[in-house]
Amino acid sequence: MKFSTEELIEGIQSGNKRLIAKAITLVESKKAEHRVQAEELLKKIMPLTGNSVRVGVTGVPGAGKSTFIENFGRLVITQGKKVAVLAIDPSSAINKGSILGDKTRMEELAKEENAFIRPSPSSGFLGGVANTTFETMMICEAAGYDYILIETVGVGQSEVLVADITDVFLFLKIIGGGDELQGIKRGIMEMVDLIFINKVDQDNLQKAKNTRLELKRALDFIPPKEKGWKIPVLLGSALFNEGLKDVYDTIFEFIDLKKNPGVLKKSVFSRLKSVLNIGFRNIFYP
Ligand SMILES: Nc1nc2c(ncn2[C@@H]2O[C@H](COP(=O)(O)OP(=O)(O)O)[C@@H](O)[C@H]2O)c(=O)[nH]1
Ligand SMILES: [Mg+2]
Repeated sequence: MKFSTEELIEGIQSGNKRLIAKAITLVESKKAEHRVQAEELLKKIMPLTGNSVRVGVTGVPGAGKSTFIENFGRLVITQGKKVAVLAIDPSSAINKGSILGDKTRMEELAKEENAFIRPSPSSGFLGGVANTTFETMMICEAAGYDYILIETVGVGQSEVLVADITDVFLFLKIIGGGDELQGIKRGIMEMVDLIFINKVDQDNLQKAKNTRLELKRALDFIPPKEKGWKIPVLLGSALFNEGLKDVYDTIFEFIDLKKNPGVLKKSVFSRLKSVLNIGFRNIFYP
């Protein structure tokens, strides 16, 4: 690494995207000497983290996660905020970019000055990807990105990991299909904070409402993760920018609720403590 830790930190703090990217490459590296520098960097930027809203977005491939994140990210920017996007992309990890119509590149959002997009590392198993995602997220937080949006996949452990390291876990659902078909296990429903039924844009409002009804019935049997929070089921279209402001406002309400009893601060603290004392890697992969 031709940059010193100080140079990287300065770059991160001044919002220099090139140096932010370099710092992320450093934490993604498996080389022993890089790990040493990465740990040093992470410890030093730690006081600068913990001020962002971290949103995990899940749903089956094709549900519209990337489309949602791109347009939601642009909405966040119109609210005067900066947004970072981290993608845990199944196409790069599993079948090398072959999902039809995949919108992972997020070209419109990428043009925005106040957006930073980091695709997932092209190699490594999913757990490993989620692993560096945590450290990448810390760098983005230190760089002053107000919102960190993480796209996850409906595959195994990665969702649990992302749900663990985010403040809000958003589930994108498509109309009908049945839970089985959408790969939804009860476990997932217990992790979500907010559900968005996507693609409500082709004369399918009634079907969407039926899906919402079914979901709400199912949710009645799931104990709330957060006291005082009934999981909202919103309808909209990521592609046509419908209902995204509702999601933004709902996330705001949720964060507010979590903040009050100090839950958010506590979770950030225990997170940081874990990194300091044990090392993040060891927590998930002892
Ligand atoms: N009609 C419609 N299509 C959508 C919507 N959101 C996403 N899509 C399309 O669904 C396909 C998959 O979207 P993508 O964002 O890549 O899904 P991901 O795999 O969950 O990230 C793309 O062809 C999108 O254009 C929506 O709200 N309405
Ligand atoms: Mg995608």
